[in-house]
Amino acid sequence: MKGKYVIVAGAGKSGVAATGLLIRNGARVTLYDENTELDKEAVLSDFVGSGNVDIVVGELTDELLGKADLFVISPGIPVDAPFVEKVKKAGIPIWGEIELAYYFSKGKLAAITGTNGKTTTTTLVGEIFKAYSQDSLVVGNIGLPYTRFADSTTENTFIAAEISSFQLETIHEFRPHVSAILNLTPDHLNRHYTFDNYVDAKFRIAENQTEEDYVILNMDDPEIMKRVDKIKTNICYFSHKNEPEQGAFVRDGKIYVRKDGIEEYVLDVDRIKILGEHNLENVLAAVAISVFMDVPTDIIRDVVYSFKGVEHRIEFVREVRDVRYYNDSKGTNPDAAIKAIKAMKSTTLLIGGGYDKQSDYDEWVECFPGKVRYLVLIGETAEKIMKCCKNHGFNQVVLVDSLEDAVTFCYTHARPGDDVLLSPACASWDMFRSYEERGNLFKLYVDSLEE
Ligand code: UMA
Repeated sequence: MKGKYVIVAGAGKSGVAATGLLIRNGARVTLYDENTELDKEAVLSDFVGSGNVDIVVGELTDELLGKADLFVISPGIPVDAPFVEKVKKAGIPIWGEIELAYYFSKGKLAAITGTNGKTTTTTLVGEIFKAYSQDSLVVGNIGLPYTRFADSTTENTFIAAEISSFQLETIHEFRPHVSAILNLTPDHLNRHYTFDNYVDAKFRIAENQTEEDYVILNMDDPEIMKRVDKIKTNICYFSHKNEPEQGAFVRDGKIYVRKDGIEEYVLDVDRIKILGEHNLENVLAAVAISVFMDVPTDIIRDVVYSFKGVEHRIEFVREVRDVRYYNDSKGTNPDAAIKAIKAMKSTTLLIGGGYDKQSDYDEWVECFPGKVRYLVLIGETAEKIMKCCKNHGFNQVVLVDSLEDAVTFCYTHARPGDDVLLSPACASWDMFRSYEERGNLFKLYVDSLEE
């Protein structure tokens, strides 16, 4: 990168981290963002003392493009955005932020994708790596840009990376040693247009892997199993229904793993602290990933037994007046939200709605009768979801203006023994900066409720 001129598109977490990596390695960078309201000073303050960065907002000019050797794109920017089309026409190579990180990264990489469970599985794998090696990292879509850490890795670094479909659209040589696809249900259709496009992006995680590598697949997921013939690397499975020849599975309440013809006991299912069938799948995936990254099973066992899950994912917040409040702000699509409802033990007051990703809400609404006392809706999708509820004959629906009003409604309408669950089935971007902000505000409002 020395002496190269790079345009980095998107001045969010990824773009800022990518810029840092590039200038540390001798490149000259223009950080570009479409948002004309962006606080340029604040962004540039991350690079004080470096004369090698400037920032441009609004229009991407031909003059700027004329100088560029490389264009690095943040995951949130659609690859068919008009200004990206201009870059393609100009013949400038386009790398995703993940590709850039991979270019600089050394060490042993495990990359995890799928519609749901990515963050839980990546966090658990990261904990297992930390227990095994003094040199380990957790990076990616989880909120820690890979580019922030890539050039400080060594040959011995164990890396657990959460990778989204957005990030996979712009890889070229990205090649994990172990990759995993956890499950596939429709998501981000406003960006990918069709489920097939979305699935194709997900399968790219394994596209550069060779016979020295492994892909770990969910044997119980029909959408994944339909497409295994696309894979060129070694396939291993995880399953709680079958016993694959290579991979992790459950027998008589215990998890075992089979690798190269040898079967080994790993752990007892009833000692796993994270609840629900979906979390059993996450643990199975983490076990398979870790075993194929050559981590010994006794280390895996100890870490799984002590793992309590991640923030914003069916996270218990507080009990007030015999009502339990759960934060599942990370339930950003119907499939994740269905899993959260199923994990609730009592009648539930559910807070849903948010940014419109063109999802289909039928299956989500179908699991309300007998379980959901009220659905309290906020955000862009509120009307659309309300209509869907009407079509399914579910009428316990309320529309409110804010998340705070939604919490107040639940507080005043819950009966002793009920659960209150924020699990929106939608992204947060219509009203909040991120699902973390939405979840943190929910916790703040719940914490302020009177006993
Ligand atoms: N921008 C444009 N034009 C656009 C879109 C965005 O100029 O068309 C600019 C915005 O003005 C903004 C910047 O790009 O200044 C934001 O870039 P970004 O959306 O890529 O956000 P980052 O802060 O860089 O965060 C990204 C991921 N965000 C998305 O994929 C939307 C984060 O995933 C990730 O944690 C972070 O990189 C670190 O790698 C979040 C996410 O919601 C958690 N991911 C989706 C999901 O999990 O469902 C895929």
